[in-house]
Amino acid sequence: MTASPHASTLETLEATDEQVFKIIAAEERRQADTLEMIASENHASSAVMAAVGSCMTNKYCEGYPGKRYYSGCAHYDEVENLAIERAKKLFGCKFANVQPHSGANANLAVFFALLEPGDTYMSVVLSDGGHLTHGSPVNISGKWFKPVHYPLVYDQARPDFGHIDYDAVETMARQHKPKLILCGYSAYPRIIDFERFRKAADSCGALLMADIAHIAGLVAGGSHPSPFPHCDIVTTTTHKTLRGPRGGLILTDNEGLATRFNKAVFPGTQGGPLMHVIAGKAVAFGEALKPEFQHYAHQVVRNAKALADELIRLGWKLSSGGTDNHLVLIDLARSGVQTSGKEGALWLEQAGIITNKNTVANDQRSPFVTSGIRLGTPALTTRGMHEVQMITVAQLIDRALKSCGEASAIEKVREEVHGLCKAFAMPH
Ligand code: DSN
Repeated sequence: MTASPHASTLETLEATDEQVFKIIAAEERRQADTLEMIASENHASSAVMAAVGSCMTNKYCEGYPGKRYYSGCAHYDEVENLAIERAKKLFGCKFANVQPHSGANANLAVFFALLEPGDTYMSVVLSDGGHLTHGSPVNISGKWFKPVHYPLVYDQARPDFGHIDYDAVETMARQHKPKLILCGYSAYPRIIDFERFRKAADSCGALLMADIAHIAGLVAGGSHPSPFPHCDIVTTTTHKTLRGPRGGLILTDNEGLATRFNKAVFPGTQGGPLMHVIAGKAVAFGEALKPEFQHYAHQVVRNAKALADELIRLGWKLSSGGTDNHLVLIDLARSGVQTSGKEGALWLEQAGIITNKNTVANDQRSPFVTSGIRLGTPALTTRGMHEVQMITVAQLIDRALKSCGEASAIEKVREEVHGLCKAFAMPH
């Protein structure tokens, strides 16, 4: 195939808009020169980025394959159908809507399809590891609907401290009779027991929804149990552990629900789909269907466990005591240091380790300060790192946090971070 004269490459960008080119080039260097440990981020492949940067950005395709409002959509139908088929195969379900622009849009569409304003649903509060779109008072999910939040185990004497309190979920389901129970989180390091949630949902006749945005790649790669067949609705993003382009996805086995979700996405809450991103999703799902992706998903979890074990050995207390998935949440307050999440994340960034401040269960500090640091292994695993590097990374994190921001100590960690980054090139 010959290259298109309009091929959109960074070289052509350099020639036409040097200012934007320089910003992108600087970001490329930043990604290469730092350890990306934000649990919700990853490095998409060049193939995914090629699709997202393609001519498929040029077309309006309101509607669905075979039922579009504009002419000229044949290739868009092909690519959307391919993305749908691959998504269904990857997650083992019957229906997929690949059009949501993001996880937030996917969740909004599900709420729009299933709930009336004022309806009660159950979820985990943001500060316990939930998500903005799971009932935060500043989000439409909290403003227009009535979230009731089920707790984690807050009793530090219990071995399951920081885990979901499944007994409370069951009790609250019977008490509040929600229309929907939502599981799936943005800062929860443990396996989600979807079967137990099904039992709770059945006890009150609720629909069960899983937002697997964080763990989608682990589910696809077989290193976290699948929400199917237990959940009625599954939403996710496509860019976290799943390593695709930024975007959302809605999955279900129920034809009636699928029809409602299609209407709720378009025309309910979105206009023209981002077809270049849908092409990127198709590529990413294709990558995730390959056996190599299963190895990747298992290594992400092994790396998180190695990171957690070394941090514990070095004296850090972790939320829920460890991890079963891709993320680790350091509880600074319980670790006996005065450092806040905000300070810790800043010192780590100065040392070239990119993380985020995060609230922990029962956090006494505000969400702008926090008592936790959230770490994730998806991006470092994509760069080819294994357990041995995770032990080194844990030691670097330990040194940066214990430096209290002292410049020469941070600089020494930064040099070692540079060495690691050089040894583990960015993926192609
Ligand atoms: N902001 C994402 C995260 O970091 O977990 C969730 O949407």
